[in-house]
Amino acid sequence: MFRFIFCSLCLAVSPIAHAQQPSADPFTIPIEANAGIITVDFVEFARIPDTNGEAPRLMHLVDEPRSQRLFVSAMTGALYSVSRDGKTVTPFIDINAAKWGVGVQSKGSEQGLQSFAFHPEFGQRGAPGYGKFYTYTDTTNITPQPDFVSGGSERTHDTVLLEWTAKNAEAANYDGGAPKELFRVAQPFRNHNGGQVGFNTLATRGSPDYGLLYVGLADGGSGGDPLNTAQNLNKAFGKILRIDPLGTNSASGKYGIPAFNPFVGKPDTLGEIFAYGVRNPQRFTWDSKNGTMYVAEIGQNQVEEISPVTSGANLGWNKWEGSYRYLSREGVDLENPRSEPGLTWPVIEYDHKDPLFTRVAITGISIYRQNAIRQLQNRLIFGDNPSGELFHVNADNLPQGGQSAIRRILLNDKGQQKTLLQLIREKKPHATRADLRFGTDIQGRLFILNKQDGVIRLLVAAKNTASN
Ligand SMILES: [Ca+2]
Ligand SMILES: [Ca+2]
Ligand SMILES: [Ca+2]
Repeated sequence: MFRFIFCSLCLAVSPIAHAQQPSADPFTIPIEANAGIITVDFVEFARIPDTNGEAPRLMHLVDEPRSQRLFVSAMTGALYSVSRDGKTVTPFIDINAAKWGVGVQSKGSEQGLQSFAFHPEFGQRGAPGYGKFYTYTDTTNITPQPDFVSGGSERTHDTVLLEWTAKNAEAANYDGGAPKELFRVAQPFRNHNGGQVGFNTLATRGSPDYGLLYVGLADGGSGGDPLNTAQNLNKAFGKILRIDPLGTNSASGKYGIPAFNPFVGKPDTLGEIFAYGVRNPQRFTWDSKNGTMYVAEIGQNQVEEISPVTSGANLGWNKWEGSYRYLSREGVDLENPRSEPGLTWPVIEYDHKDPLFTRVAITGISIYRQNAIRQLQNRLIFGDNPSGELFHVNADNLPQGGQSAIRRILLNDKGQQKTLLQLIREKKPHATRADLRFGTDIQGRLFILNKQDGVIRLLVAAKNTASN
């Protein structure tokens, strides 16, 4: 009896023996592959032409409401406009053209033109933001002094945020001059560079968020955040930044920092920081129903996540990977999940050990509040970038982490349910990955991009049901 009690105490006071075992499979029940599938019709909306015999690696799609055009980018630096009916595709600018002196670095799989955004006043003649748009790109030019450094010893390339100003915002091709550099980031590793840049699409003129640019900046790269940037409030890496691109009160004077940003005026912090503790914040969006911002954050080797983002939030990385304490690339600690007070935890997670995947990285996000496609109404829609799997959960009853609520979306191809990768393989038989991205327009239409076949697919209502 005494021995039994003694040994129980031993276990209780020596947690190292079992509590720190790294787990590579935190969610042992796979994502439901069959039940709850939503099948959606689609059309091949537009096709971006090949360059030098290669399909464009399509990365981002946004709507410019005043000129009533969509814009889509390729990783090499080309930006195209697409008419809203999809019938006309026009090269708008190639930011890698020699005359701009940008020098887009698009050689590595994670390098290139990461994102772009139009100022909400782009089409409003006479307004301060008239004609202005922003590109966020990796560059081979590492001569200029960087605004942000990681503390690492290498400088593999730089990532720059550039402001372009068109003379005529409705012109078919960009007609302005060379870009103004807003900031420059010296990258310590080739991977983890992006991020999205975007204006809060719900902010109207006169509201505090109007005209402020959100910028995702990954943790610098390698694996495990070796420079511990994401939790360091004195580093721009591993953050979502928020700046006023038309302002001047930053250290360089080239952009502004909103006075109500959460770390403004606090010692040893960067005023640009809106939220921190992210690893590779690929995409963010706002829910038009309640204004909540969400980020799709790519995990290390175990957990992908979608998390809400609020001003000043700590999303956990590199102490936490999803709901679990990050131990190493080999795994997470399953003991005491979500146990650090004050952190923001994921609403949706899935792990890398799942039969649906081989390589894994989350992307998204669309919160579908339109009526056009009934079965997608009020669903939070996201996907897995390499596999091209599309998923949905109930946007009005979000889970508190984990993958049990995740259900699939499949595409209706003349009566057959198909994945995006299956559709791509009909054009590119040897494609092993989709490299999925989403785009939305001002009407909330949902577009599907990939880096393999140049086709922009538009999700549509089934022809024999509700009209669109
Ligand atoms: Ca699993
Ligand atoms: Ca990097
Ligand atoms: Ca997190």
